Amino acid sequence: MARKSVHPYNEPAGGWGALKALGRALLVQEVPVKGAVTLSRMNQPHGFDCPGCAWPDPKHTSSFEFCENGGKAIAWEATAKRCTPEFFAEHTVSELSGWNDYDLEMVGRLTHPMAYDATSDRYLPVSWQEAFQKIGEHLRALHDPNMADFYTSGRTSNEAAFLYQLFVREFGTNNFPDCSNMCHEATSVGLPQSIGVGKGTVLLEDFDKADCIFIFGQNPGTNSPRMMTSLRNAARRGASIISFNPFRERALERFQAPQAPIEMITLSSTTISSKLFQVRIGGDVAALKGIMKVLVEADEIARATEQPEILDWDFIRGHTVGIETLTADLKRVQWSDIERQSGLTREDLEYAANAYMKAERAILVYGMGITQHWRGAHNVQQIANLALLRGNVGREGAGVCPVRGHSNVQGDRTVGITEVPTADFLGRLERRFGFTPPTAPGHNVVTALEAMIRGEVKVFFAMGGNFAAAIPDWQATRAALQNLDLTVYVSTKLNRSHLVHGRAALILPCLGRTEIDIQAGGPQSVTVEDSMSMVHASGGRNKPASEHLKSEIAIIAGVAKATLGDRSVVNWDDFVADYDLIRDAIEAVFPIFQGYNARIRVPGGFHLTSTARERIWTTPSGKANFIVFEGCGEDPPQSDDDYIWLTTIRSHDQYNTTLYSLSDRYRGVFGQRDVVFLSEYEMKKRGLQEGDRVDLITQSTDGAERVIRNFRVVRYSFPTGCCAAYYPETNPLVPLYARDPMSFTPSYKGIPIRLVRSSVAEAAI
Ligand SMILES: Nc1nc2c(c(=O)[nH]1)N[C@H]1C(S)=C(S)[C@@H](COP(=O)(O)OP(=O)(O)OC[C@H]3O[C@@H](n4cnc5c(=O)[nH]c(N)nc54)[C@H](O)[C@@H]3O)O[C@H]1N2
Ligand SMILES: Nc1nc2c(c(=O)[nH]1)N[C@H]1C(S)=C(S)[C@@H](COP(=O)(O)OP(=O)(O)OC[C@H]3O[C@@H](n4cnc5c(=O)[nH]c(N)nc54)[C@H](O)[C@@H]3O)O[C@H]1N2
Ligand SMILES: [Mo]
Repeated sequence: MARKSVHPYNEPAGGWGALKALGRALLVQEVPVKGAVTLSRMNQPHGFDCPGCAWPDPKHTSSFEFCENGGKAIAWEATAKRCTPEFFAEHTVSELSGWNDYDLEMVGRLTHPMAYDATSDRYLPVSWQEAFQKIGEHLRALHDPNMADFYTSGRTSNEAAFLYQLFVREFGTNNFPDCSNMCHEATSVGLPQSIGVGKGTVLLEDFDKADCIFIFGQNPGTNSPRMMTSLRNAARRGASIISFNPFRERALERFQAPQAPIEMITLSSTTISSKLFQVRIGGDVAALKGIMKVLVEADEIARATEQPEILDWDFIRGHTVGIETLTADLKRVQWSDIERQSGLTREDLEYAANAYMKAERAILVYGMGITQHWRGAHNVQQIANLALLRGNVGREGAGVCPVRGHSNVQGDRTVGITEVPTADFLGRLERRFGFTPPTAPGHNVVTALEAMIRGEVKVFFAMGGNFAAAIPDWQATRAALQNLDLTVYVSTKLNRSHLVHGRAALILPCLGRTEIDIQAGGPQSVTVEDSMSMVHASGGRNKPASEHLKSEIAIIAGVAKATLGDRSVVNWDDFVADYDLIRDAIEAVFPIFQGYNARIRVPGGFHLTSTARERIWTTPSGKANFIVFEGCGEDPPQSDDDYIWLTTIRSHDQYNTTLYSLSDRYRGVFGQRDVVFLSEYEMKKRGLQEGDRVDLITQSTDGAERVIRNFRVVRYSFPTGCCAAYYPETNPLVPLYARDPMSFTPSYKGIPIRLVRSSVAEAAI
């Protein structure tokens, strides 16, 4: 493991550094040879879908596209290490609770179903049948099905997700907290009000045609590295790429393509962003309004002087409503407010606006820097406004591009993982299966946690993920999880959530995506939907990590049978035997999947049509809507001077709560994660030096104390009034109330905190 140090990384992103890092990851997981074979099957026509990110592949037909972080995700799954009953026999849960997250996952793949035994404070092996019975007993004992919550993390396939929602709805609840509630929910809620769909409107090939690409609050070099190929090609074509990010993320600046022999051999690289604007945390709406203000005012002048129009008036008149209120608001907003809130100058924003107006086709990309704010859904809508002003939706080479996170988080939603199902969907479910599904809205992540805190929930079941680490406000929320009667995790690796468990607890080990899944009907494939709504098959080839593993689908069927018994109208065994039957059922419930089984057998899969892409607006007005954001503040104003905005970020070497190492190569931090990034100015203001230790304390408004201690100050080029630290370590600081009222997305990227010199002596750390 790397020694603790901080030093700038002067290489481009990608390149030899990425190849070396992947080699190291394969070595750490003891999969040097097998790993390489496994990697070559990733994202191939007959291979498996990379469990890393949701970025699409060029038709899944190209030769192996190298991706450092996709490779690491696979190495972590294909590891030779095992977490066995013997391991659990050697360690009590209290002891394991003292381990760090990295060490927990490093134990390796789970091999047996395990049940918590309170007497010995250990997990002991159980048979699958016993495990299913226990879950069934607990669920049947609830006097209201709404006393159980069923979480999904977005690696789950379409088939598993569909069966999961089928079981849970037949059981009787819509309580589907989903990882997407912490992620792109602001997109799912905000975007439909603007353009009628909660998904992006671009395809991969649009990136080859765009003249201008804006990237707001997204870090492709780390989180969707295959996107770098599109960006690099666009930059080389001369498209302008403009990024808005408080960090000068390395891959947004310079990239060396591991696929490009010349760049590799000559150590050259491609400049990615023509400009990278270091926007303040929570400053994107101000920046967007500034850009739109320039456009609207330039258009007025153009029209008055009979120059070509800047706004696309044909599109605006034919396809949208609300332009008058939007322009009135943009004229009202003051440059002084825009500059203060965004941390950017008027000239900066004029530069961006000019690039945007010059472009015939523009793509607006965004990620967590936009969605994870107090007004996340509104932020998303301002991006839609900017696109609509120049008709950049539903045209080649143009569109809105939210980059989803987990590899199938979008597909899970498409096939019914939602706490607010539409009547149409429930009607179709009822017609296909013959039971009456519940209609009352269920819990999302935040409302599930609130219900747990109030004691209204007794059972928590998780299909993947690491809920106890991913959620905000650990002090309160973890106590609530520990107060449950039963917690169940379907998992591949040991993680924190298994240790923050209910009175009874089960860990159910499942097959990963790289592994062969053989059922009564022979080897099975699943399907996933990427960020651009392409659906394709994924079939693993590796030998399973243990003979005791079951597929997620078989686990759901086992739980369903043990819970519902004869009451169930579903033939669960048939579905497990042949996943084609699940796809037929999905097609019956969701007509957009017409011809599902045939279409996934075509390499590359198929595209789920998006109405907005066709310029059909499924909004109540029947048009796309300009939606006004009052003022410039995404995050609430603070009353005293002492606060600073904290954003919580991913390192280059983590996959959400899974840590590949304690280093963050591109940001130049090695062997440590308990750091806070701070500008020279903010350090001086507080009399701090690099290396000093500080406590981070939330400016809570509910009286609760939220603090994390002894974080090391790292000097960094960062906007005034802002600081950053890693997720998930910072989650104790995020109050549950800090969330977007529209989408309930936690404001993980905007928490007001104070920095106080630590009272614990350095020597004691
Ligand atoms: N290797 C790897 N791949 C991943 C993941 C992973 O953890 N590791 N996670 C997956 C998941 S689930 C998701 S959702 C995606 C996440 O991928 P991203 O959307 O890229 O998420 P983050 O890295 O959290 O944050 C993105 C960027 O937002 C910037 N930022 C922070 N606050 C603000 C702000 O107020 N405004 C602006 N403009 N920028 C801001 C940060 O500096 C960072 O560069 O990636 C997916 N892919
Ligand atoms: N402060 C802060 N908090 C955040 C965020 C942030 O930016 N800042 N980001 C949020 C976001 S965007 C997200 S998506 C959530 C992520 O929240 P989750 O999705 O809950 O978390 P992960 O870390 O992705 O889950 C990792 C675990 O998934 C299990 N796993 C891996 N592969 C499989 C599989 O194939 N099947 C099954 N059943 N299990 C598997 C393994 O046991 C592993 O330990 O965190 C959110 N929390
Ligand atoms: Mo995510």
